Amino acid sequence: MTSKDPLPQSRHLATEIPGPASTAAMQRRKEAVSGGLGTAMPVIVARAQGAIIEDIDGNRIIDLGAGIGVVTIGNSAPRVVKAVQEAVATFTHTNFTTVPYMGYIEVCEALNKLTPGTFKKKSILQNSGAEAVENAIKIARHYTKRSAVVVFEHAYHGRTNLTMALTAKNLPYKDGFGPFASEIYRMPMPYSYRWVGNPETIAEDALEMVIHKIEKEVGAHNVAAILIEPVIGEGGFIVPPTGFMPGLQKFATENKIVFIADEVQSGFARTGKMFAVEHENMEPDMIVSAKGIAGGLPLAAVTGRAEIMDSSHVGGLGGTYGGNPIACAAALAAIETIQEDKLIERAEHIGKILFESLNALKAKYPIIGEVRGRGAMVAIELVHAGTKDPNPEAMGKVIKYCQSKGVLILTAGTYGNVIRFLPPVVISDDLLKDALGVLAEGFATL
Ligand code: PLZ
Repeated sequence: MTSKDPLPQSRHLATEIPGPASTAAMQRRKEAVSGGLGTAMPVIVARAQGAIIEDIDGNRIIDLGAGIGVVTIGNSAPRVVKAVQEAVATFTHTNFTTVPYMGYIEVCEALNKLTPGTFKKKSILQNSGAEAVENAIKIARHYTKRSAVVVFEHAYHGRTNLTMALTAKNLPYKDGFGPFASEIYRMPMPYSYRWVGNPETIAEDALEMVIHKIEKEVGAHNVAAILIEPVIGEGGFIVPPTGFMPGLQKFATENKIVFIADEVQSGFARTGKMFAVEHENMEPDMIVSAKGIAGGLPLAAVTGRAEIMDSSHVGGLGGTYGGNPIACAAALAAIETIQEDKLIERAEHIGKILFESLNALKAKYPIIGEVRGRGAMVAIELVHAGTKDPNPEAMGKVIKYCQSKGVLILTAGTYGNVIRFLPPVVISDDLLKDALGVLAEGFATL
């Protein structure tokens, strides 16, 4: 088979997983590649399309991870493939600040339109989510002439030095990699499943606590930015309770603090909205995009109020590859795919199937403590039955079982006990149900 043949959108086991070819290749990987990188599934990809990954042993694996929420529109989505092929044959690079090109401008125009808020917006493009988060903070500090940054428990913002500091979890992200950047202040996150206070008033209580801490411990007038993931990603798909984020933004506005939504994982149709903040009708001052923006090509962006985005001096922002022309072509094709193929609605539909099926499992298995998420960004948190004690062991067994049957599912969570579902939203209902059937078998084997 060549890469031109369509890859059947069905699960198929040709060998054990991992098969002999993958096992041999993983040995080469071990010899050649830094041991600091993990491996979720020890198979080597031969090709991937839609929601199927074919490995070099000929196994066809259902992909419920989408490359960590990147190929939302499917792997090798046809419009992206075509746009990239055309772009790469036209020019590969000039550097946008050396000789500009239309793709970069058009992606910025699209972002300025797609992000919520009717105010005038401008954008900048980068290579990775972490780089974009860094730029958002840099710009907010320059604009406000303040230095403090407020972040939250369970947050993940990246692996560069500043973004490690912004990220909450020590192992594996931060341990031994310091010293970290200063002027980062971490606030409690209303994680409803584990909240010790009154569940009825969680949003107000958490808001009061956070505002009190900012005022008393940092000083609101010292705060450049409040940075939050509208659905916490790596931290376990925690959805902040309704009203918490709008309340925070109100406080930010009153105190001239830039409110930044890190939509790297939750953005670009993932949650059944273009951006997850739309679930609460919010209009952040800045939105950080990456992952789903370009169908698998490396691209990230910061979009924000024009007066903030324009506040730095000329030459203050940049980078060699940011907004690479091929990635920009891919992004325009990805946006067209989301719009033409109605993938926002599709994400909502996928979410319904996930919630229904996972809630049915929860009713059967008391080790599933909670099913949560938004749209096609759904997770289950595993505990020891009758308690809320994290159960990473059960998570590991279920994930391993699914892998052995050709279903790739990712994990998450501060306590390493969350199974998260981030499928390409182009996955067919039948293929998703096949995967969820395997998951149910995995629970039955425990
Ligand atoms: N902000 C909300 O989810 C990336 C990390 C995978 P980059 N999440 C996947 C890993 O283990 O490294 C992420 C995110 C949120 C920022 C980032 C960072 O995006 O493109 O990985 O730099």
